[in-house]
Amino acid sequence: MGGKLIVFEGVEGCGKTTQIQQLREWLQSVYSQAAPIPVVASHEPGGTELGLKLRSLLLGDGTGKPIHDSAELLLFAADRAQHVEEVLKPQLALGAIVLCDRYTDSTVAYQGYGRGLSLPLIDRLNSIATGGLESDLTIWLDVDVEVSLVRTRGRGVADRIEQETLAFHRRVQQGYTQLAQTHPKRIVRVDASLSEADVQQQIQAILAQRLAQWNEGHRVLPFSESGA
Ligand code: Z5A
Repeated sequence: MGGKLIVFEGVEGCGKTTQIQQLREWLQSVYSQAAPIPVVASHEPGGTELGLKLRSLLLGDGTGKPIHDSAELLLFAADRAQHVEEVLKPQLALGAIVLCDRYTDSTVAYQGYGRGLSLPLIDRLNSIATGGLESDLTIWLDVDVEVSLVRTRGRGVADRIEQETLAFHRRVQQGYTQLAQTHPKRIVRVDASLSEADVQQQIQAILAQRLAQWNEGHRVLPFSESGA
């Protein structure tokens, strides 16, 4: 089947971390019964040693000197370039299923729609940072910002981006809606307003279908077109 990059996107608090953890366990149990395919989880920003340093610059508590929007954009791009080369490409080359918390669509949604930076410029930067590596599937956890922000309240000091206005987070949400319309094959919407278990069920159903398509002709793997 070859390695597969599966990305999780959505507004803050939409449930990516929770769902990735559960999906990883499910995939590991499925694949340990069949063929030993590595299932790894990673995230942006901060999926590498360099990325962790960039993350602390990007997501501080906002008390230092303001970070200019274009500087923020370039820092996210630098984090991605390192992550692609150090983690994503090598894992995919090993045939792993990589579950990645945020990728290129986050930059379009947050820096493009949220900050209002040029979308063509962001596409160009994403293309440089990724070297053309696109996700095989992007799961968009769609939930109203009003609901997701309540979920994340009370986690301690909010970071720079969490401190943005409700209007900012609504623009980000609008960005994801637009992205899903533009890329209907790559981006699959999941109703993330439901319970954790129901959201996980939707995701597993989507994955089972995709894995069956990807595994066509590889009978050793657990998902075939005729079912798991
Ligand atoms: N950013 C950017 O601007 N540009 C970029 O290019 C990139 C990122 C790559 C990264 O923050 C920030 O960087 C992010 C975008 C920006 N900023 N914002 N805002 P992060 O990595 O620290 O965090 P995050 O990606 O925003 O995710 P999060 O806040 O950690 O949330 P989450 O992972 O999506 O959700 P969760 O942790 O799984 O769940 C949150 C809470 O809700 C938790 O208490 C759960 O128990 C609960 N939960 C989860 N699912 C449910 C359901 N279904 N019902 C009820 N409660 C639930």
